[in-house]
Amino acid sequence: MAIKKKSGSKASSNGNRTVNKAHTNGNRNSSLRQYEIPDYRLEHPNFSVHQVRKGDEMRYEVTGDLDTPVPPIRDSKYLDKKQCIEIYRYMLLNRRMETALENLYKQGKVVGGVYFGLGQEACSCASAYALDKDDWFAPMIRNQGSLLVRGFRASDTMMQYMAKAGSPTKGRDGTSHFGDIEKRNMVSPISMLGDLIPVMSGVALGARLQGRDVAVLTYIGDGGQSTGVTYEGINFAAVQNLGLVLIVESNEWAYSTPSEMQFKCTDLAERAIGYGIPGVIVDGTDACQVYDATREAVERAHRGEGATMIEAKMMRMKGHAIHDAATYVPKPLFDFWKRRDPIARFENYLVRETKWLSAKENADLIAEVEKIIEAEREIAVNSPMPTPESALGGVYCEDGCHAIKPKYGMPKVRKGSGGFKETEAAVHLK
Ligand SMILES: Cc1ncc(C[n+]2csc(CCOP(=O)(O)OP(=O)(O)O)c2C)c(N)n1
Ligand SMILES: [Mg+2]
Repeated sequence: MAIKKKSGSKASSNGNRTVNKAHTNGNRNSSLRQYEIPDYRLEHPNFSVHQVRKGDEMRYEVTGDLDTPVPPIRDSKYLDKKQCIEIYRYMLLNRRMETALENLYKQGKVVGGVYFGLGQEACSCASAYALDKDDWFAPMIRNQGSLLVRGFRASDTMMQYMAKAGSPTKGRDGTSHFGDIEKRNMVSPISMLGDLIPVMSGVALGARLQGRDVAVLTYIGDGGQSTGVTYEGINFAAVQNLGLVLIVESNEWAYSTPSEMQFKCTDLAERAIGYGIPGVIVDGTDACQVYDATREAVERAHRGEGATMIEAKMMRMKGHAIHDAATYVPKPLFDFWKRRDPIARFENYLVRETKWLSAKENADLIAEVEKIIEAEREIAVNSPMPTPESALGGVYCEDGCHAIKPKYGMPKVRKGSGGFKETEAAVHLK
């Protein structure tokens, strides 16, 4: 990311406006302002989706150049061989876990639906991998891979979908509404799209009050970013210089609505200009690009320089959830993105381009991942269903169940004089 370090840009929590020189042409008096949106991609797809009428039927068609060659993976500025292989392994785990979930669903073992991040594994895994242990994150439905990176087991997610007693919510939730604020610094997903953004901004503010600038990573879809709360949450992080790292999962669809019918700007990263924060575009199917942009945003956050928006361009390769066959998606669009499968591309990079993995090592790694997922599946299937009586627990507060202690120290606040100061509102009411 071509972000120039701002001089004296240490966070100020009073919301004082700072001019982000990286995003203007430096000449505030010019009648023409210029803003930079760094774009890490090595290709710039040129097609669009339109709604057309065929007889009585409305359907979508894609027009443009869909036969372009698949670009190479962009070498990471930061990742070494070991780290690349580790991310690749998480992506494999992510994919195999979701295949196992699909099979569990088809065997009638899942309570409710199943969500997939097919085609988005690089985005979920490489972004979570860019966090330090002390940073915070909040996944959305497509980020089951991020959970694996942050230390959850595949059986946790599987048991969750099967509402098993051994699941993180002990069978009380059928999808991914669980967090871990003690060990893994994970805030539970919130279904209301966008609501995680102010929550995560609040986590960053809370940490700052305790004397720490942490990065807080969360995700929002191309559809979800239209919500009002998205604006409020990003704006709050922006004016407070909070370390929000927002990944916009620009995956062409929101349910059955193509992105062409959701926003008029060319790229969602442009919206960062309006918030006054850096925006950057990456190819969401290239793990190295996702990692580099996220890592740079995380480091800005640690330096107290504020929020970053990263638009990851990719494709939701399945329907919204398992019930949705995505028949509304034009097939050529699937074909285009299938050739850009993030795992196949990374595998090619590691085995054929860098030769960091031999064919045998790659086959062994895949076999190891398959073995792990099979064992995790066994654990999940063998976990009992919760007892009826257990439904009574965990609803109301039990002794100490909500003891939320400051994580980094006592908030650094000035001690009051103890005296009562008449507020402006009280004066007004008189
Ligand atoms: C505020 C709000 N409105 C509507 C919904 C219903 N809803 C859930 S997911 C979804 C589509 C989301 O699309 P997008 O944000 O692009 O994410 P994707 O599914 O593509 O990952 C909708 C409309 C919701 N959960 N919250
Ligand atoms: Mg979407």
